Order: sequence, then C-alpha cells, then structure tokens
Amino acid sequence: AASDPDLVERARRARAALGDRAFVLGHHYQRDEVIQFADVTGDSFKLARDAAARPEAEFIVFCGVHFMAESADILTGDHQQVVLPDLAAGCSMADMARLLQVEDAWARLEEAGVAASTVPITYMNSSADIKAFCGRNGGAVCTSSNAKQALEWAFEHGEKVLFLPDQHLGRNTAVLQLGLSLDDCVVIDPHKPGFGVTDEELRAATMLLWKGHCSVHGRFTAESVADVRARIPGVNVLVHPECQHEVVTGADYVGSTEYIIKAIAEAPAGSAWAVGTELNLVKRLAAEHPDKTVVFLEKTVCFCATMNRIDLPHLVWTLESLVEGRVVNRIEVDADTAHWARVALDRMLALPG
Ligand code: CIZ
Ligand code: SF4
Repeated sequence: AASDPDLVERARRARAALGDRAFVLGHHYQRDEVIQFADVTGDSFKLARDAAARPEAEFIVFCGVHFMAESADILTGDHQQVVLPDLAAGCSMADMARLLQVEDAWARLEEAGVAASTVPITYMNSSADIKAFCGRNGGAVCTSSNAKQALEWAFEHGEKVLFLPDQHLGRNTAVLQLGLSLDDCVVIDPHKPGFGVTDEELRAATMLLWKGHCSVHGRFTAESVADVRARIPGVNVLVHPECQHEVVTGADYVGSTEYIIKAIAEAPAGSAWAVGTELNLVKRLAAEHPDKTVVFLEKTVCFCATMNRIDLPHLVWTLESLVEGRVVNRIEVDADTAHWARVALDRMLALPG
C-alpha cells in the first residue's frame, strides 16, 4: 500500500526542520514507508557504528527494534539521545534470554563444574544486560558475519562456549564453520528443570546452546526448500544463519543480511533466487533487481511483527515531537550495564577481520 500523502508531507517537513540535529537509521527489515526517510540503512551492527560516526547528531532516530537502539546508545556519545519510534518494537529472540535466567543457568554450570572453562558469547540480537553479562564473565558479542571468528576466539580462552540467545546461529556456526559435530552441542532450556541437561551432558558438550530462536527465520523448514526447488528449477536458495540447521544445510548459500544483499546485487541477470530472510527485505531486493527472479522462500508471508511496528504514523509523531523539543521514547542504558556491554562489544571489534 502507498503511504498516506499527508503523513509523507508531515514527515518530510519535520525531517527538514531537524536537519543535521537528527540522524535517521533504518534497519533492512523496516517497511518501505519508513525506509524512504532513512539517512542510512544497514543491519544492526552497521547501524550502531553509523550512529557513532555522527557525533554532531543530537538525536538518533532508530527505526529498528529495542536491542538495536540499546546498542546505538552504548556506542554513541553521552550528548546523543537515541529514540525508538515505538517502544513496543522488541525482538522475540532477544526476549528469550532474560538476565535472571542466564544467571541461573550460569549457576547451573558452576554446579556441574564447567562454568570456569566456559566462555559466554552472545549474538548482537540480545538485550544490553545480556551483553553486559558476557562482558563481566570474559565473553564477547558476535554478529552473524563474525560468529565464526568469535567462536574461534572463545575456544582460545576456554573449552566450552555458552551461546546466547539463538541456538540456530550457534549450532550452524559451530557445525558448518568450525567443524564440530551435532553431538558436541547441547541445548540449555530455561523452561525445563535443571535447564534440561545432566551434569554429564554439560561436561561432555563443547557448545552449550541457549534455547532461543528467531520467530521469522525459525519458521522456514526443509519442506520450504524442497517446495521452492520443485516450483523453480535451477533456483539458488539463499538463507540467513538464524534458520534451522536442516534449512541451512539444504540451502546453496548462507550468510548475514549484508551478505544476502550483496549476493543478490552481484548475481547474474536472469538467475533465480529464493531468499530465506525477512519479507520486507526480500520484497525490496526483488523490486531493486527486476532483471533477476527474487522470491521469498516460504509460500506464506512472514514479516517481523515487531520491526513492522515502526510505521509512518509513529515516525511522524517522533520527528514532530523532536521538532517541538520533546524527546519521546528515549532508550538509555544505565552506566554500569553500558560499561560491561561495551567491554563485550569491544572484544568483538578486536576480532581478526
Ligand atoms: O534477524 C535479525 O534481526 C537480524 C539479522 C538483525 C541484524 O541486523 O543483525
Ligand atoms: Fe528479532 Fe527475528 Fe525480528 Fe530480527 S527478525 S528483530 S531476530 S524477531
């Protein structure tokens, strides 16, 4: 659907009135009606770095989800205020690992005598307090582009990794990039007594995978892959590593959001691609590359519901409020959490390219 012309005009006016005082970030999974106002687009990590590179911007308007706005707040200066146009834009995956649960799991590892030899690694898609937990306990953050390097680093510093919160990214990276076996992995389930693992299992495993997943990427199945191959002969299947293991092993290519965008851009004209990632991005890629066939991997629609909460009305309200001098929906991480989360982020930034 086309955006309401009145709202587009109001957004334009408010954006112009703010000028360089504001910097608008748009995540790749955002709606077109929002992306048209983004000064820069990117994945969560690129956006946080882009925000940090704009110290003159007083207001960072983060069109994405809550954990991303937290990371931007951690990486930007104290004089910069990060705002999230709708506070209900959370992330179901990030919500699957709560600090109290992770602290209890760590106590469980201590009880089994394995905590001292375990390095916690958290995916960027986690709350600031989980990143801080990793910082305090000798661990680091990773993205889907550097998960391999982060795991290699972790295994230089310990014998086991506790991987949070996405079991699929952890498993896919360990098995497909580090050559571990599925038997080296155990799932830590916060909803089961004793986290669903015995002491023996904890001692035997090398990858302790938190039982979290992405509600969007986790929905693709091996059947989605088989169906699209039957529908489109010769199709290239390209998926994000947040997909289930059998989807990733059944695909032709696997990589982060930035990798997916590049792969489609560089693909030869006339080639066909079935892409297993968020639908706003897949539709935009299809529109930008009319010389290639780009389809969604699933037959049913699959937007990220929380990403889609940021819509044009919320963006207009946010921008107009800033023009009027009201800083709405500010995301601010407390100093201690920010410090330790920064430690974990800095360990990631120091990883070899
Ligand atoms: O699944 C997501 O939310 C991703 C890949 C986000 C990001 O930008 O890292
Ligand atoms: Fe979270 Fe998945 Fe949505 Fe990304 S796509 S914000 S991981 S629920």
